[in-house]
Amino acid sequence: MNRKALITGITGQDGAYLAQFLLSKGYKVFGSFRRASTLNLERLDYLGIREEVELIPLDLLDLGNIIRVLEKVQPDEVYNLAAQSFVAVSFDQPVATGEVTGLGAARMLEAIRIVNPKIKFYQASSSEMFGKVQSVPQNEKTPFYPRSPYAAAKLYAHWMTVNYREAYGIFACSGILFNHESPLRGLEFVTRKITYTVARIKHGLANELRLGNLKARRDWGYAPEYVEAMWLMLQQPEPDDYVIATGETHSVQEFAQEAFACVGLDWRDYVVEDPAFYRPADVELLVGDANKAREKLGWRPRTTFKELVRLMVEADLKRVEDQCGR
Ligand code: NDP
Ligand code: GDR
Repeated sequence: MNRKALITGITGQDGAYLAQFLLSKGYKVFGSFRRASTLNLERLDYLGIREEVELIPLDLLDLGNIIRVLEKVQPDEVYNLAAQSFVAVSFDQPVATGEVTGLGAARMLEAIRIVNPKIKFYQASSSEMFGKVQSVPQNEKTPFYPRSPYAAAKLYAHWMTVNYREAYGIFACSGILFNHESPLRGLEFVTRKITYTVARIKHGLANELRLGNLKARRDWGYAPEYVEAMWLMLQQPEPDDYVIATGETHSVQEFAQEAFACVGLDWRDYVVEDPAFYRPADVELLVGDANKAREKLGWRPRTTFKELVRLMVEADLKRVEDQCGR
């Protein structure tokens, strides 16, 4: 019989790639979404897998709803990817972010404990938990220092995952993933904002790119490779937590420079630093040490920084051309 996986946040970047990956492994994939007046399945359509996934409404704020969904689906594995995932917005919506990004994970764990503690659980933890970094590079032993309501909520969810593993023996893993990007990245995140605007500038549809903190440094990887690590964590003999990262760090400015260079333009002619995009507190430097994942999971990143920027720029050039009917 096919194994069954339930993915919360199926409509997001990682949800779509993870669904595609699990389908390729022969899983029956259930994807949960929050009810809205319009359901956005753009990413599943982009990957051509909308019809292969069974969609199921699930509200992370409602424990009874989660319990009923688990009873109905009887999944072998649950991947909890749903979250208010945009750090900047979490400063304006700290409580809502805590409800979904923090307590949402606790409700999932509690529902698993009630319905079937044998269900394996993956929690989408984040390098944002390292925040004001206490050492460089960051690994599983680095102390956390969250710098936003988002990161604080993720930290709560992370420790709840560890706690349910230790207290109830649930096979619960926390993947501490560093930033990972792709053509399916949301437009509000800095990488997609850059590559999409570069494509629009190249086609004469925009003439500037307004960004915030250009000096912030991130460890950017390629999303389809990161979802493989999520699955690998749940296939190990014992549950554990893993950092997933490339081990390289680049500034926002370097990303912009590289993206403009892909289309033969100079970033300095278009980028405007705009304080409107500064955060009340930012994370200045992230760079991960994924040695544990390399040794125990056999996972390693394959796409380089330059390749990542180029593939995102090319995908956005094509999108913009299609939009203009060129
Ligand atoms: P996205 O923002 O692309 O997707 C988030 C998903 O969560 C969407 O399906 C969204 O649904 C859903 N969601 C948002 N709010 C709610 C809510 N109130 N109730 C139910 N569902 C909700 O994120 P990614 O795919 O990039 O990331 C996946 C997970 O991994 C997130 O938890 C994120 O915080 C975490 N993460 C991401 C990293 C990255 O670099 N991408 C790095 C580390 C962790 P809808 O489409 O309706 O908005
Ligand atoms: P991040 O991603 O906060 O790392 O969280 P984001 O792309 O939003 O910001 C990265 C850095 O770029 C700086 N920046 C800007 N950011 C945005 N969004 N827009 C701008 O115009 C801009 N200018 C500069 C930011 O200040 C920041 O320093 C992402 C999310 O996917 C989280 O859910 C995830 O947990 C972490 O990555 C790992």
